[in-house]
Amino acid sequence: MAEPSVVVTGGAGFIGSHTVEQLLKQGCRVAVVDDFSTGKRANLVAVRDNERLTIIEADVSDGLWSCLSGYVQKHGPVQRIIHLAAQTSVVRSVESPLHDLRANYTATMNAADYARRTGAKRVVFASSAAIYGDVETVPVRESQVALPLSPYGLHKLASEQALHYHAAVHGVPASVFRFFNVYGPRQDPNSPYTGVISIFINRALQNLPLTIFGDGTQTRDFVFVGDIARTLAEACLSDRAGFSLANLGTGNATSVTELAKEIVRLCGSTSTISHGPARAGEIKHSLAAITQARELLDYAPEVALADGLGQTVAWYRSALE
Ligand code: UD2
Repeated sequence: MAEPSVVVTGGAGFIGSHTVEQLLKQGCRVAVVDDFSTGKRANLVAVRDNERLTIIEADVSDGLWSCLSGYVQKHGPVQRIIHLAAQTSVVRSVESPLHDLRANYTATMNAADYARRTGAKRVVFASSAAIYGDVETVPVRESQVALPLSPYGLHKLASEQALHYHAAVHGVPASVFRFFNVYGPRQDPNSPYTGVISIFINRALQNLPLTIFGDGTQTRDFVFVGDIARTLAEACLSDRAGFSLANLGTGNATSVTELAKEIVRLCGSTSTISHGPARAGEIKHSLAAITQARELLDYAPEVALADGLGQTVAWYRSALE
């Protein structure tokens, strides 16, 4: 039997490139669709010579028909789609809500519509903890009422619902995951919207001061990119019918102060740690309840924070050389 054929939108990005590696490892044929606005060819350097990989430069917001037509003629119909292409910054979505609407909602509708019209077997979608808004109790469960506080959160939530509609009305199976704070190799430290771990490691390796916003007692659920990639690949290859939804975090809370200290230690750095003003409007605690993912997929995060930070430090160290 021919290998499963998977399209990964945003496959040259931070999370996408790890997911592509995982799928290739599992014997899939993979087409990356990426407009390279934030994705990088360098992220795929380890797999670019794999004959089962095709890289297509295109924007999913323009639709998948024309960009995939040559690929489908050569390799047959696309069976599964992992839709990761996105505008990933909450801050930028507030500045440009209509750009966010197109990059996050229109793109998802395009992926879902393509799956519906081609009879694809599944769409897997990257949603976000940002859909919850400011919750009162943690860990947060999927049943929590979602009241997003940004265009980014709104469009991720609307995208989830678009996939639910396609599953319920048109029979396109869908798996939606709400990512918490994902970190790991290839997260771009130079992006103004990047995560705290990439900022802290990049600075600690250069012995530059780290600034904690606020008192540092705020907590996050930091999940290693390898655990995310493995879970996306597994969900994508499953044949479960209908629509499913699950948080993807670790269920462990880490304060920003603990994180800063651990990173300085792991880097053997002389960086000082100081405090600046708290970020306006930021939530104090974010923590995932992961029972749903466990029940659906037997999900258990495999990489503990210390280990994941170690792998990430090693990667940043080699990238800085
Ligand atoms: C993450 C996402 C955001 C949204 C949100 C949903 C990233 C970068 N941001 O925001 O897009 O999905 O989750 O809940 O993935 N911090 C410092 N010093 C720094 C940088 C950050 O103290 O130099 C603090 C920051 O104030 C926050 C924590 O570190 O308390 C985490 O910051 P973040 O930007 O990595 O992620 P978060 O949870 O604010």
